[in-house]
Amino acid sequence: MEKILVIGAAGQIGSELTLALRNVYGDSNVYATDIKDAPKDVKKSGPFQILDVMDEKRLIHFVIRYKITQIYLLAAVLSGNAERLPLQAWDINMRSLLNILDLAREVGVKKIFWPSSIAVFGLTTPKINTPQLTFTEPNTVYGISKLAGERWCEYYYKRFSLDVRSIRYPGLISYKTEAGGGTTDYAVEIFYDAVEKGKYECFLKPDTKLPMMFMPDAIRATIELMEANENKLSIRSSYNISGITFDPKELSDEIKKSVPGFEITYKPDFRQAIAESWPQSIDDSVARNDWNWKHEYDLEKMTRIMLEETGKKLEKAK
Ligand code: AKB
Repeated sequence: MEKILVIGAAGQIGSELTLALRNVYGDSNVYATDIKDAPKDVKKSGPFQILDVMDEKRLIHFVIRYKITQIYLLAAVLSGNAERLPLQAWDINMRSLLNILDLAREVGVKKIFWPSSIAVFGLTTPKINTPQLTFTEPNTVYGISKLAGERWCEYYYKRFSLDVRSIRYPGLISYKTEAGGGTTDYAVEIFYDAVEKGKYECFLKPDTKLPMMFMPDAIRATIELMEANENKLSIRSSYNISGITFDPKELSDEIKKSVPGFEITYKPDFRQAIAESWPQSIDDSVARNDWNWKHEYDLEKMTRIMLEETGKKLEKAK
């Protein structure tokens, strides 16, 4: 019987992944935790506790007490926020991962999931169809922390046989919980503003293409990787996965098909330089070969669902 701990269950990925994991493993076997309060459905559908991943002592007690067999560590400071407070972001992103890796090794937790990001790539990386193995010279503190984290994951796997699995997520688009402090966040904000105000001011230039993915694909990828046969996995740093590629202009053109008067204006800020250091599209052939990964949602399908669901959510909030 698996007993799963989700750290960061109130966040953009965690709030959806917790519910998906509860569907697979049973509500009472998935322990959701965060330093902040979680959405109602996360709290109602199973156990939830406030827990700080930096609090090693409480963490180890928790893992022993509930006989945890798998940990999903989703707490992180994203790219934009990390540039505002570089050393704090480095400390939080690295210490949380090292706490978990070492605790898992000591206590004997069977499997760990840790998210990496396209932020591990940098200006020297080929931008189109970025390969799994390539130059990785990130120039953001978030990217540096993700790259270092990948090396630590592989190290713990090789040195201690700890079964750590990881994905380099592209920008994730979802309607349930908003992202916070990332460079790809525009692709979520735009839907709320389109539905509420009919216009959006974008912090990236119109032709800034980035790899993106609709959340249901990202959740499915995560669970599929965690359930994949250990012998099939050739990557123990982090897997490239690919979904959709578009720029702000292409996304706004797609939105205009359903919101005719929608207007977008552009006021690039410091996140433009971050976006320009990242790839435009990702080659995920290794993930496809190793564990049969394949994305499902395209720009049109994702936009239709995002508009419908953000509309319902904003209506409910009135
Ligand atoms: C961010 O923009 O920082 C994240 C990411 C791509 O990892 N969404």
